[in-house]
Order: sequence, then C-alpha cells, then structure tokens
Amino acid sequence: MDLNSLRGKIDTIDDSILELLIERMNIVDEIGALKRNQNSVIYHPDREKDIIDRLASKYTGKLTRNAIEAIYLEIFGVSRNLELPELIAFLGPEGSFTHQAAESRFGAIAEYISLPSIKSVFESVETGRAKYGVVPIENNQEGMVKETMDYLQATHLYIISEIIIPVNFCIATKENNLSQVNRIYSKDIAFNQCKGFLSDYFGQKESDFFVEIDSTSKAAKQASLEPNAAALCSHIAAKIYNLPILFDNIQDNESNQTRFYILSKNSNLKKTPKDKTTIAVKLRNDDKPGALVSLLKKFEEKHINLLKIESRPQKDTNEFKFWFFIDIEGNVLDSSIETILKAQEEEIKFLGSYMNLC
Ligand code: PRE
Repeated sequence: MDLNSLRGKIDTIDDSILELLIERMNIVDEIGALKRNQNSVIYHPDREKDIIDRLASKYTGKLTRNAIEAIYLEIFGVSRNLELPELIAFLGPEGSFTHQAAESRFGAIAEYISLPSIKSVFESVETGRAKYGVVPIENNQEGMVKETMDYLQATHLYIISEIIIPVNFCIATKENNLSQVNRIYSKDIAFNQCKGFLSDYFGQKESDFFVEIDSTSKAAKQASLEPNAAALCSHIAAKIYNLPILFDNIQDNESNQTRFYILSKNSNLKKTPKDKTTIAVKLRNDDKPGALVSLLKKFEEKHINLLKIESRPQKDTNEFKFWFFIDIEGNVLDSSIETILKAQEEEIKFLGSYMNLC
C-alpha cells in the first residue's frame, strides 16, 4: 500500500479515536459535576493505575505498557483539567527532574508553576495557591532530601502519591551531526554522572569543549540559542527548548533513580493492594532507654512491616534531640495501623497513606 492510502487509513482511525475521546470526556464531565457537588477529590491515582493495569493486561499489539501509560496519563491530565483546572507547583527550574516527574504524572496539559525552593512549593500548597506540589524526597544513590522531610514534619500537608523516575541524561542539539558540535553545556553533577560516555565520545577534546553552567535546564536553553552547541540535560529540558535528542540514556549508572512526593492539603485516603504509610515520630520519653524500640514493637506485634526509618534533628529545641521519619507497610484505613496511630497521637504525626511504588 502506498503512503497516501496508509495515511488515509490513519485519518479514518483518528476520526474514530476522536469520537470516542469526546464520548469519554462527556462522561468525565459528569463525574466532575458529581465530584464538585460532593466536594470530593478530583485526582485518583489509584483509579488511574487500575485503568492502566487493566488495559495493559489485555492484548496490546505493538503497544508496550509504557506506551499505554504515556497515552493514558495525557488523557487523565485532560480529564482532570476538565473536571477542575488545577495548578501544580514543582521545584524548578523548568526542565528540572522534578518538572519531569510532575509532567509524567499530571500530563503536558496541566497548569504548572515552577518555584525556586522546596519551602516555596510547600507554601504554595498550604496557602491554596496550588492544588498539588511535587518535591524530591530521595535519590537511591545520594539518600534522602532532608529539607523535604523537615517541611513535612513542620507543615500540615499530606503525601498523596509518590513518583519514581530514572535519572536519565541525554545529549540534545539542533545540529544533525556530532561533528558539528564544538561545545557541550551542562551542570557539574551531570558531567560527572556521564563520565563514561563523555570520555568514549569526546575524550580527545580540549577541556573548553565542556562548559559548566548552573543547571541542566539553562544548558538546554543555551544550546537552543547558539549554533554548534549541545546540552547534556534531562528529556524535559530538551523538549522545552525544542532540542532534538542525539544520544539518550548516557548516564554511567543505569540504576540512578529519584523518588518524588505529590503533596496536597487533603489526605486523599483510598486503599490499594500495596500501600505505604509515612509518619513523623517525636518520642516523649526519649531520655529513657527503649522508647523507640517500644514503638517499633507495637508495629511488630500487629505484623506491620517497617520499610524505612530515618532520624532528623528536632530544630525547635536547644537539646540534641531527634524525630523519626518512618515508612510502614499498609494504609491508615487498616484498623491495626489506625489503632496504633490513635493511641500515640501526641507522638505520631500522620503524613500520608499512598500507593507503594518502590
Ligand atoms: C478519571 C480522571 C481523573 C481521576 O484521577 C481518575 C480517573 C479518568 O479520566 O478516567 C475519571 C475520574 O475522575 C474518576 O474516575 O474519578
């Protein structure tokens, strides 16, 4: 079949897809009206995951699970925007990995605001300027993001979901060919994380071939403005500045992943088959031996699995005291967890129950 006839077939299929999408959106509109009437939450990551799981378990032809997920996350983004336009604040700059994480969950159509600090993301959600906030919480090579832990303890927001994305770097440039590139912009950390690729491909170059700049997003911007320049940056930064990707996934460490939290003023509770609950614990009798063990024992007695425990200094005292950031398996809607949390209300601050993606 020739190109025109194949394109004709695609046009007919696209017409049907569009009709079905319109039909879907009419139903979403009704759901939106119901939710607004009942004042209930718009965003249901659990329902979105169920839809993707259900579709991916069917015969999917040439569509991989990732492809189905990417298509549907965009559809959900359009749906949520129709139900209620929502502003999403993320730790910037635009093109940061946090931006990439936010877009991977809320879709390209949502309204975003890039903020300069973790504190400002918390503030924008607390004051209601943004409906959701996206902040990094952990990198599997570097550990926890202390600032995020501290603000979770100090403010009144809930974790409603986590996002895990691989830290992938690419070389993006407007040039068609590597031989036309005479400098690469990036941030020092990114250069360090891609040493293997850079030495294989550019080992012979002069040192001024690599130009350090504040952020990988700025690197992409710079490379979009100058001829013969490339950027070592994230996918989203390349996309924002319209830079085609010449080499993808060039980082040395394939298992480098970052975890992010989606924050909200409402706890958005809903049970799924694999949940996690995060709490902040300030023990009252922490000067007596065994105070922490006695709390952990309560979880053990109820067969509640402990997933993570980190300690952070208590900043509101001049003593050298700590609070604990703890992840346990399960949902606060499980009576065993609810009972423990209720019984120790004065010591335990509930930070959220959400789907465990780790
Ligand atoms: C829908 C949209 C947003 C939610 O996050 C989950 C699903 C969808 O497009 O399927 C519909 C909807 O609002 C819902 O089922 O609650």
